[in-house]
Order: sequence, then C-alpha cells, then structure tokens
Amino acid sequence: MSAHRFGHVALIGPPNAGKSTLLNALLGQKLAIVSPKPQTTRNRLAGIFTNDEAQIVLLDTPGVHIPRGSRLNSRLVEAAWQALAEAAAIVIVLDAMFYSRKPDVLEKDIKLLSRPVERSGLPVIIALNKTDALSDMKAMLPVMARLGEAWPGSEIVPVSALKERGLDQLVKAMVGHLPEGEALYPEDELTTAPMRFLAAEIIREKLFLKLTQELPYNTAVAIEHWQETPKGARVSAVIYVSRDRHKGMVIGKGGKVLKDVGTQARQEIMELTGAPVHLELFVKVREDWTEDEFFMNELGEEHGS
Ligand SMILES: Nc1nc2c(ncn2[C@@H]2O[C@H](COP(=O)(O)OP(=O)(O)OP(=O)(O)O)[C@@H](O)[C@H]2O)c(=O)[nH]1
Ligand SMILES: [Mg+2]
Repeated sequence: MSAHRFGHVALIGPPNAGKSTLLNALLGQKLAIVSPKPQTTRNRLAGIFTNDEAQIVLLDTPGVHIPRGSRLNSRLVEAAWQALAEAAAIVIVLDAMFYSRKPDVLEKDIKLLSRPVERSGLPVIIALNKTDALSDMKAMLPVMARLGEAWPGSEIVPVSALKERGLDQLVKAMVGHLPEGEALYPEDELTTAPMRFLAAEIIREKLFLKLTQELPYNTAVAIEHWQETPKGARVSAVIYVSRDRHKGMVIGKGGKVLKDVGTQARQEIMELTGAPVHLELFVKVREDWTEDEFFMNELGEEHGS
C-alpha cells in the first residue's frame, strides 16, 4: 500500500459552476449553501474528506468573475484567489451545460482563470460539471480539447455533482497530487467551520432562494446570540439589508417571507446540530453595507473565517 496523503485542494471556478454542490457531494453531507443564483458563496469554507488513502481539505470558494460594482464583489474574488495560497492542487470547476449553449463563454472563463492559476504553480484538475444535463457528451469534445490546450498536463474529469457521477475519479486525481502526510483531523470531522457560521449560511441560503433581483446580493446574516439550553439551542440572527426599502421586502406581506425563511432555516439547522433549535430573526438596515469594509470584516470575524 502507498503512503497516506494529506493536503488542501481549492475548488475554483466561475459563479454558479457547482463548486459548492461538488463539495457537498464529495463529503456526502450538505455543508455549503447552494442556489441557482450566481455568487451565492461569499466565504471560503473548508470541508474535510477522508478515506483510507488520504485526507483532503477541500476549499469551497466564491465564484471568480470580473468584479464590477461593489466592494463586496471584489472581496469575493480576492477570497477565491487567497485559497490558492494554502492549496496543494486546484480543481477548476466548470459548467459543461453552459458551454454547450454558449461556447464563447469558455474563452472568457479560460482568460479569467489562467493567469492566477498559472502564477500559483499548482497542479490543475478540471472538473467538467453538470454533464447530467448534456444530451450528448460528444458536444464536449471540442471543449475538452480547448481545456487541454489551456492547461497542458491537467486531468479533465467529467462529473455531475448533482447526480454524484465521476466523483471517484475526481478523488483519485486529487489524491495523486497530494504530498505524503498523516490526517490532521479525526475521520468523522467534516469541517473546520463553526456551527454559528454554518447556521448563518443556512439562513442566507433560504434568503437567496426566496428573494429576487438584487435583494439577495444586498443581504447579510449575523448570528447575534447562540445559547445552549437543556431544551436545545436558542439562536437569534440579524438579517442586514443595505436599503431601508429592502426591509419590507425581506419581511414580506404580513411577515410571510421572514416566517418562511425562519421555518426552513430552523429545520435545516436542527438537522445539522441534531438537537432542537429555537430561531429568532431580526431585520436591520445597514446602509450600503456592501461598500463598508469595516462591516464586512466584522461579519467575516463573526463567521470565524
Ligand atoms: N444539472 C446540474 N446542476 C448542477 C450540478 N451541480 C450544481 N448544479 C446546480 O447549479 C446551481 C449552482 O450550484 P452551486 O453549487 O451553488 O454553484 P457554485 O459554483 O457554488 O456557485 P457560487 O457559489 O455562486 O459561485 C445550483 O442550482 C445547482 O443545483 C450538476 O452536476 N448538474
Ligand atoms: Mg458556491
């Protein structure tokens, strides 16, 4: 048997490619939040994958894009590139379905990713995701040829994070690039993220799924109190919006939106903690918070990142 391996692998890619879905699929547990909207992930999140051969710390990251507009967007992209500093290898996650419909996007994505990836000097694996949505894999042949040209020596692994296909091959490819080393974490540990962070993220996911237009991008969640009691956790969280007029939209008619978000989030937090949860949500206005470095740093600290 070969020596045990340990290392970090960064999941990098354009927004909405399925990085977070892939992290969850590899772990067999939903940790990272997922939505059909781009730029769902805002913080790096470490998921710990363990098998007999290796332990891989998978780093989910925000989608990389050309940041326009807010400081928040620039921070997302910075957070993604920062993950490369810790990693032993990169998995570039790409949306095959998207390229089959819009081939010109492939060149844009290659351009966006190539310089930082090259500068990192790290080995590259390409996870060509969402292959379940393709009617014919043949359409991917030119895409795969182009990717091979852009990242010579990389391994291209067609996967479906949603249908959990191709994951064994992806794990094998990742392990192949890791240095020898003992596991750093117990085998049943799935993340380094604190429960408070995961809970805040779950609330944010429900908001992303419920709210439309620019609203999800202008909401942030902070856990204010987390008290363990014999009857379970008592949690209160604040949903920050960046405009006064957003407040009413997050609350909804008769408080319906906020109530639904609370019910869904509470259910999922309970599944994660395995204990009863009492969840209280408040909505506060923090004018233009997406431009406010101080506030966003505070949020980051709250999230333990
Ligand atoms: N059909 C299909 N859909 C997928 C697959 N993987 C992810 N998706 C969907 O793609 C959308 C985006 O998934 P995410 O995992 O949030 O994507 P992401 O790359 O983390 O996105 P950001 O965090 O915004 O950068 C969601 O609607 C997923 O359900 C897949 O293998 N097949
Ligand atoms: Mg994500």
